[in-house]
Amino acid sequence: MHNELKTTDMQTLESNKKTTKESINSMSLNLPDFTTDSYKDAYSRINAIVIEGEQEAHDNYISIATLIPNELEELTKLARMEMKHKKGFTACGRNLGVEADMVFAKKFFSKLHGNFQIALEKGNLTTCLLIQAILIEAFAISAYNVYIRVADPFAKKITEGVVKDEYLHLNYGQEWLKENLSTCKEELMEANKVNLPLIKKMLDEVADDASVLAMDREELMEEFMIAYQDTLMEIGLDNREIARMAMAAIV
Ligand code: PL3
Ligand code: FE2
Ligand code: FE2
Repeated sequence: MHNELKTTDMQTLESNKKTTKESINSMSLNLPDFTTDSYKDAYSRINAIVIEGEQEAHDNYISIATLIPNELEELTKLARMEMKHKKGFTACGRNLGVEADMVFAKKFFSKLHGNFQIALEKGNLTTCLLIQAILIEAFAISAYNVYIRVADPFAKKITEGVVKDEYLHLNYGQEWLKENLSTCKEELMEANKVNLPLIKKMLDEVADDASVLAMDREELMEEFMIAYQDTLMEIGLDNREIARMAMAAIV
């Protein structure tokens, strides 16, 4: 008798679980059709942006290590992760039968890439860290978080793994800037004024293609602002300074 009751309970539990699973599945029926020409066309650019972004992130961490030689080991680790991300996203494109438009992607990053190279040449470490470890990583985190909600199952799994690493990268920049805030604040503010508008422009540029992938522009902006403001707070800036920095995106 006792055992029978238990079995019935278990069955109820199981069927509840199933109902929950089914409703989650039907919720995700809102996903876009990954096989259409328009999806693949938009994906050829977005996928390329991500592949190029991961490659440049790799190169940037290697470059940053030349400015902080005693951090070589840690930065090499970060760079290695970026190559893994690149491989993962390359597989996502292959899985959908899409060829990435790398020429488009190189152009997409060119202005920011140029600013990073100038900062590197001048030895402006704060600017390099702001561009790569704060702005680009926050941009990646926002994009990947939104993408995970509407990605095909293969890409979803890969992106979930990647976004965890990107938080580590953001954290790396955050901790360095926090420790050095007294000496780097002015450069940080100035570099932000120049480069945050570029990120905003890039977001605008990608918005139409992203919407074909069912990624919402407002949601992207929201996610970016959360990651960006959170980091600035952790670095030790006050509300007014954060507001002033964020304002650079709208002027
Ligand atoms: C940092 O590790 C990598 C930087 C990559 C930059 C990402 C930009 C993302 C633009 C919008 C992409 C949507 C996600 C789609 C993924 C296939
Ligand atoms: Fe990455
Ligand atoms: Fe990263």
